[in-house]
Amino acid sequence: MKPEILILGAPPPPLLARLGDAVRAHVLTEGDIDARAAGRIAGLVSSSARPVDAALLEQLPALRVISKLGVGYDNIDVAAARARGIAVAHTRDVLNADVANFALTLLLAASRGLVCEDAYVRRGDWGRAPMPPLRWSIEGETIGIVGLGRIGRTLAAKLSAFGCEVLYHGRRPQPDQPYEYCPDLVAMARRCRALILILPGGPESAGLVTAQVIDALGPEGLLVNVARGEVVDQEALIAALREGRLGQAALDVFADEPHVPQALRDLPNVILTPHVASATRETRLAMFNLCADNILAFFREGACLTPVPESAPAPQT
Ligand code: NAP
Ligand code: 8YV
Repeated sequence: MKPEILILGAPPPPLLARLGDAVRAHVLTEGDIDARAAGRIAGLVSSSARPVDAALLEQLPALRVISKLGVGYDNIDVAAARARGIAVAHTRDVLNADVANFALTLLLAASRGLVCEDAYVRRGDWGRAPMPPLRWSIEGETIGIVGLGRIGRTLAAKLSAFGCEVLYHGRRPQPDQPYEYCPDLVAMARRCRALILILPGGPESAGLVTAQVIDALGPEGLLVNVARGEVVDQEALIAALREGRLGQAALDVFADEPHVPQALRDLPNVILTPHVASATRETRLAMFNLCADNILAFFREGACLTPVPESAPAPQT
């Protein structure tokens, strides 16, 4: 008998192709789980932001493995899964380069006013209106990374190649890293031209970027968020951008996706993108493959390839 799995969200065709006929896949894009199949579901693919919480897990009594399409697993109640012996895996590492590149893209686009300058040419202003103002160079600037993990370290190396001084904030110093650790986020923000957020979401990091951090970054400062929307106090951010207490923001993630507050959309000093930091064909294919391979490895060998650190241990065979 093939294991039956449930895919939450519209399944990308390459993910289905990789799973092949090794499993019987059910798809749930919205609404409730089909009660007739629920008792047979042994694997779950979390390919959307839909919460995989204790209530959902309760509906799947035969569940043994959850595979997240993505590295961040803040939508999954891993403690509840672990308590049931359910393994949880994610697609770490394969997206490091492209997510770091996208953070760098946002930094460069904001510092050079790329979006405004594109609009200037499209409006036909070139030759008729004053040229756009001069922008700022990232060369030699101090950039703070919040979350010097797999992606953060990839980004730090790229920033160094651009001639930036890198500082970082996290819950603990990383003595093997050549960058300066800053235990106080407000103090770090005060020293930085730009702050780049690339840490996990969830209750521990929610609201980490407070009004005080934003004010410390200041009127010449830039906030880049490729982490999770809830890490930032969004209301404080909007107020600071509107009042000129913060210079600019470049945001790929938002508190209530896909809803982006009109107040943010109205601001000229922000760049907004729809959670696409990992969205290249190459990286997404690698993510689809790893997401499927975690399911396949679990059912073939009893363990996922890339479990999350807090996952239930692989069952003894
Ligand atoms: P990772 O290797 O686990 O690194 C996370 C880093 O964040 C670690 O250095 C950790 O350091 C730090 N951190 C964790 N909790 C923290 C807290 N409460 N306060 C301060 N620092 C904290 O993860 P990764 O693979 O680099 O991915 C990072 C995150 O990026 C993901 O979880 C996801 O949310 C986000 N992401 C977004 C996109 C996108 O499309 N926009 C794509 C990929 C990833 P310490 O343990 O020392 O604190
Ligand atoms: C994905 C992400 O776009 O990996 C993550 O944590 O946020 C992105 O790479 C997201 O997981 C959607 O599947």
